[in-house]
Amino acid sequence: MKTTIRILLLCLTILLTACHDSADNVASGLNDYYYVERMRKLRLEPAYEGQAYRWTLRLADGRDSLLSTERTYIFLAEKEGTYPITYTLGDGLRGFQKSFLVTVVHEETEYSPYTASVLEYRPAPGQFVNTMPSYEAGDTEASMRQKAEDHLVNDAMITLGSYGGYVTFAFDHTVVNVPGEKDFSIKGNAFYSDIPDYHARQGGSAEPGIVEVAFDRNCNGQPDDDEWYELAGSEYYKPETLHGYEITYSRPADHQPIPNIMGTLTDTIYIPWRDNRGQTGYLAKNMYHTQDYYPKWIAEDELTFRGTLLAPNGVDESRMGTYYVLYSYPWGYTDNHPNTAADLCSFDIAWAVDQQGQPVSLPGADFIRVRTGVLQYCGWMGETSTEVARAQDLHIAVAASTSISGAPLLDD
Ligand SMILES: [Ca+2]
Ligand SMILES: [Ca+2]
Ligand SMILES: [Ca+2]
Repeated sequence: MKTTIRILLLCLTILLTACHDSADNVASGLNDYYYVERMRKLRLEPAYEGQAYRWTLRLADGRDSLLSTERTYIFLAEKEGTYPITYTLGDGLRGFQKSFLVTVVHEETEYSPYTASVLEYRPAPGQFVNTMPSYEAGDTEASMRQKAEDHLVNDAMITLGSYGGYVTFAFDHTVVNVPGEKDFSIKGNAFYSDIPDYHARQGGSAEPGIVEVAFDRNCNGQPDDDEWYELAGSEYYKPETLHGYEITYSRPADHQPIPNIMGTLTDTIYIPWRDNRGQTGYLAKNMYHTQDYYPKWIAEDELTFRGTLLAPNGVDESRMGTYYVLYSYPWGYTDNHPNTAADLCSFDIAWAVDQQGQPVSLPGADFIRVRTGVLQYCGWMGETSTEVARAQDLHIAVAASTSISGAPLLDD
């Protein structure tokens, strides 16, 4: 029945569009009617260049709401319905105005509320690299991307390695930035430990990852020319947070390993790194993870990562290197609070800021990137690395069959 109505609507739309096709439409490059699925972008590109552009939406109470003053407007709606839009071109003469309707319908093929694809997987070196997901001889960047995708789609963890390592993923639709609401959540494997109340903050294993988003403005399905925006979490504007940080890790050359005295670290000079603040150091190898830590499928002998660096969150509460607590930052990071604290694992696209830290208003996010946000080594626990499993669009109703919460994570 629903499909029949939909087909009828479509026919009607085509018919009406055909009937109303006039010289004006051809000249403006805009139709009288558009028909688009919810959470899909509709790129409206008028033919003429002018001096000023104005796109407005007629609200139910009769007022007009300004949508954009750019020449090209990308329409995107979360909810089904009919949207009356007016386009006004100012050319310094008499100008041009055109009103049209956009009908937003339910998708023909039901969307998944979860991560659908991985576009890039590029971890920094780390103790779980080459095992989560596992590298096998012959694997390439393409096959490792596929493995990372298989993991996320099946809600299994992947590691991002030390500071800077990242994964870029997408849904099968655009995540709409709904005003006043968080838009998506991302699972990690953080947990709280029992720590005395006087600490007044939660901690245990928190390995905060920074979230970045991009809107596919050229609508080609690829994060190519689209700008990336960081979601500014609780630490973003703090003085101890470094912006424009850059680090380069080197593939370990043949060398004589230097273990620590306790024997927990088998090589303290394992992977050298240097940063753009004049500092250098090493990622150590520990006795618990004996595989290669540098991603084996990467051909280059150096890996460089850029972004925001959060202050270390780990504290050696034993003062002897035996008990580290990794404290959770208040909000806005992945793998920073347990998944059961759902709201603290959720993100609002409205937190997006540009390179200068200025808030930007994005209609939605097509691509999401998570990167390890701290550069930290905690003795026998090794370096801090963000882990992620699948993400969820909070604006899509979860079908009853897939809503079983607390399903076990295919963790390491
Ligand atoms: Ca939002
Ligand atoms: Ca693009
Ligand atoms: Ca973790």
